[in-house]
Amino acid sequence: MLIKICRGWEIPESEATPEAVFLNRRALMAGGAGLIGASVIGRAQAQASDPSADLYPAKRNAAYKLDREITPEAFSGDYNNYYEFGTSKSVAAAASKLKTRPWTVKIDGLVEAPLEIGFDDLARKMPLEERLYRHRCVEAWSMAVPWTGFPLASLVALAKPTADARYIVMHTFKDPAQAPGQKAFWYPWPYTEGLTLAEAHNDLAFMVTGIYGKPLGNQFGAPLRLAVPWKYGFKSVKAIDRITFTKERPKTFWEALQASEYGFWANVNPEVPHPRWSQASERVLGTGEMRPTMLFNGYGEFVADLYKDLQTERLWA
Ligand SMILES: Nc1nc2c(c(=O)[nH]1)N[C@H]1C(S)=C(S)[C@@H](COP(=O)(O)O)O[C@H]1N2
Ligand SMILES: [Mo]
Repeated sequence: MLIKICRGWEIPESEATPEAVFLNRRALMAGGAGLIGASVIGRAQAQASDPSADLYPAKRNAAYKLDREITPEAFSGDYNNYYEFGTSKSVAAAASKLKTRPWTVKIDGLVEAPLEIGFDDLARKMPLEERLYRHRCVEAWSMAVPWTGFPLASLVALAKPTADARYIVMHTFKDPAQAPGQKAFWYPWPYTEGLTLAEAHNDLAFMVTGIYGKPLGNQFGAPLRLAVPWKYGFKSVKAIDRITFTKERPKTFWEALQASEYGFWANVNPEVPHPRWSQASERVLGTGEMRPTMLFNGYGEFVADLYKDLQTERLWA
């Protein structure tokens, strides 16, 4: 096998999954003596013990293309927003202690019949695929990663909302004993996010179970998180344990904290500045490159129609 050594940020997107698989295979084959660090071996072993490990890597859906390199895991996995584990970006070690099994997802509210389903049962019922998505945080940094997951629309179909349901609300777990950040009583825990049902049915709305061709690391929101890449990153809620269908628009975590800065719609728009900074450009994780930010984070062809008749709403913050 030809082994091309390249620096992380030079890994072309076509190699994203094979690279992860390749590392695993090497770790398993050789025990890695002298070749790979203990952390890589440790990671491979942790993955092997994940009850959903055999689901990865899933086949990539080629419909979702990137205009930039994939962000290496060394960067995306070490620079996370996850307030349940602290307000810094270095939350991976703290988050790694979260117990993600057993994990039950409750589906309730305006549905034909409320449902509780174990995460592993859910993941095995759903059509898993890999998608390359950009991610744009409202703080003006961005990354591009290979998520694995399933269309949110498949979960809505399983849930069978009733005719009067208009919104889907997703809640992060709440357990201050495991998540020290939740001891900060001035935050409205649990973290909650929401979409309209029309947004939830859009092809781009994706429920994520994995990344880089393997189960999701805890810092990314294991075992189940959302990815809505045309919106600012705070909409992509992590570690979901409850999904509720409602008639009324929910008050979400960031909106409850600071409605003047973070609203319900939060679609990416370079021309609408945050009250405290410009959204015109973004810093790419890993390379530090500054790139112009795109309307709907470059996903207008998928989602612009959703907002045609909503021009009086505050769509961009
Ligand atoms: N439960 C929960 N979900 C969350 C957050 C959080 O603090 N708690 N942060 C959000 C923000 S601001 C961003 S940018 C993304 C970051 O995802 P990443 O760590 O996978 O890059 O998660 C979002 N989901
Ligand atoms: Mo964010």
